[in-house]
Formats: sequence, C-alpha cells, structure tokens
Amino acid sequence: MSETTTLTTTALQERVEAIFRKGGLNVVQAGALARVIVAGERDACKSHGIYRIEGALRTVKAGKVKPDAEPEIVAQEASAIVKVNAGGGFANPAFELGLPVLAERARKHGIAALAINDCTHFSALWPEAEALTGEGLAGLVMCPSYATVAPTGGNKPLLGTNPFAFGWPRAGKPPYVFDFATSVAARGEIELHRRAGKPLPEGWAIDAQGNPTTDPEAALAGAMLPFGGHKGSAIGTMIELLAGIMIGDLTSPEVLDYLGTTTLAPFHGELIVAFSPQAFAAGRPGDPFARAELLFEAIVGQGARLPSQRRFAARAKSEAEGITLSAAEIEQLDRLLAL
Ligand code: NDP
Ligand code: PYC
Repeated sequence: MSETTTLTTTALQERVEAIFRKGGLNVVQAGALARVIVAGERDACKSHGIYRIEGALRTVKAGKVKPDAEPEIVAQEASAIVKVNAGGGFANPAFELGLPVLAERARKHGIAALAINDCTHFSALWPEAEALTGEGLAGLVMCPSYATVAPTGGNKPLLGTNPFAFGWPRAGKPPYVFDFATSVAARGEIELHRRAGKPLPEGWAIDAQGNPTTDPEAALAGAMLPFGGHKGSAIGTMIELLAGIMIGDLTSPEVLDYLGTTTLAPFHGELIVAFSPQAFAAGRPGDPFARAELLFEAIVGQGARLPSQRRFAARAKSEAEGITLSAAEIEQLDRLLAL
C-alpha cells in the first residue's frame, strides 16, 4: 500500500495558499482559491480539489488570468442587481466581495442577483450555494465553461459542462444543496479517469467521429454528452443564455475561441440569484422552512439520500481525522511549492 499523509484543513489551506502566493497571486486571489480547493478536498470532491492547482497556475503563466486582480463592486445603489467585476482575476474573490451586498439586497427586495464579470472560473459551485444558505437565503448559482459538450442530437463540442447549484437553508442542520455539471459528469472526472488509466462508464462521451466511447483520451478529443439527454442540453443552453449572454459575458464556444485550449481554466462570467423564502411566503399559509423540512423528511423517509449528504459526511470525517492525501498528491504539493 502506498503511503498517505494526513493534514488538518488549516495546514492544507496554508500549503495551498503558499503555492499560489509563490505562483504570483496576491493575498486576495490566493486566499479565496485555496479556500475553495481545500473545501473540495475536505468534502471528498476530488474533481475540484488540489488537482486543479496546476491548471490555475498554468492559466496565470499563460497570461490568461490576472494574479494581482482586485475585484470591484460596480456601483448600482440599492438595485436588486449587484455587479462585481473580477478585473480579470479568479471568480472566487469576486464572489466573496459580492456576497454581503447580494445578501443585504435579497433581504431588502426578496430577490437579488449577483453578476460576476471578467473572471476565470474553475471551481465547484457548492461553496457559493452553501454561503447563500449561511445568510438564511435560498439561491441558484450557474456559469458557462468552454465548449466541450455536444448538444443532444449534435456531435461536436458546443456547450460547456455548465455547472448548476442550488441551496436551501435549514435551521440547526446542514443546508439542502445540490451542485452538478449539466454534462453527464464533470470534465474533471474524465481527466481523473485518464490519469488513473480507467475506462469511462458508457454514455458519458463520444469520440471525434461522433461515436460512443469509453476511452478518456478519445472523449477529451471528442465531446462529452449532456445529462438526461435533451433536458440537460436545454438546461446547459439556459446557462449559456443567463450566465453568458444576459450578463454580457462569454458563452462556452466564445471561451474556447478566446483560450484556444481546454488545458487552461475558462474565462467568462457567473450568475448567482438569491431568494428570501420568508419574503416570498409572506401572507401565505405555513412557514416555508417548516414545510421544507416535511419534504426533506418524506424524501429521506423513502430511503433516498439528500444531495450533499455524502459531502457533509466526508467533511465531518475530515474535520475529526484530517484530510488524507496520497504520496503522489503530497509530492505534487511539494513540487509546486518548490517551483
Ligand atoms: P455529481 O454527479 O458527483 O453530484 C451531483 C450532485 O448530486 C451533488 O450535489 C451530489 O451530492 C448529488 N448526488 C449524487 N448522488 C446522489 C444520490 N444518489 N442521491 C442524491 N443526491 C446525489 O457531480 P458532477 O460530476 O456533475 O459535478 C461535480 C462538480 O463539478 C460540481 O461541484 C460542479 O460545480 C463542478 N463543475 C464545475 C464546473 C466549472 O466550470 N466550474 C464545470 C462542471 C462541473 P454529494 O456531493 O453529496 O454526492
Ligand atoms: O469539471 O467540467 C469541469 C470543469 C470545467 C471547468 C472547471 N471544471
């Protein structure tokens, strides 16, 4: 058995942040990136954990993301639309900056949206959905990616893997959160299968000739497929419209034209919509949070599990026992720190 090393969340945060600082990122960028990556490792979401560090650094080296960017709120006094310009930096610090304003506006108007523009985005969306629930709000989070997914009925990459997340707050319990790619699986999963030399499950991808494939290399050169056929294809298209075109930012095919490769992290925008359940339910019978609990109980009562349950279990384990990394992963961190 190969050796493993166990680190506390704080120790891993320090190590990842130090790598990004050495890679030229300012404190704001490095801190926010490290938080989201370490959260991925802590919650056993490997497709958006430490393996993403190299891609982020490659994107910095290629000059496609500004490592010293300072996100800015674009003045929109009292509006329900909050805009943050990431200034060509990563999306995560822009979200951290915009969240308190978004929450205040959603409480005031019942609904508010945060549009993040000009950002590089490679992370999972659940940390942002969870952050909304931490403010007592429900919310939707979405963004394009780059053209890697064929629309249903098509055979060439056009849509992105366009992630979509939702959060609902629960008193005294972890929130209800789901977060998924609108492709059958995240592209990160294909890359992890390639690295492990494992075939893909059937139905994930087609090769460059449009034929079904389970070979990760052929899938990366071909196209991924939307989840749920035409339904995922339509949701992926909706994300291009709302979180690309509507907010005046790039769509997935435009991102691929701009970058010319899928080996760098994509540059586009992001849309976050926050709802105050109390404001929507005001004047209607029943407390929305109590009614939601009945729904969750009924789901679990059938033996089903809630989304994020696996993640929260992994988080509890990591918090109690630390985060265990393989020898190869530790070697990767050491190598990046020594660069
Ligand atoms: P998964 O299919 O692994 O999981 C999707 C969601 O479904 C999770 O919330 C998961 O909860 C939940 N879930 C899984 N199995 C069950 C079950 N049996 N019952 C109930 N709920 C279940 O995710 P994807 O591979 O589609 O995406 C992985 C990550 O990739 C996401 O975090 C996404 O944001 C990210 N991504 C980011 C992109 C970007 O451009 N930034 C692009 C595409 C994806 P749990 O975690 O507890 O298993
Ligand atoms: O896993 O599909 C993905 C992905 C694309 C960009 C960031 N993650």
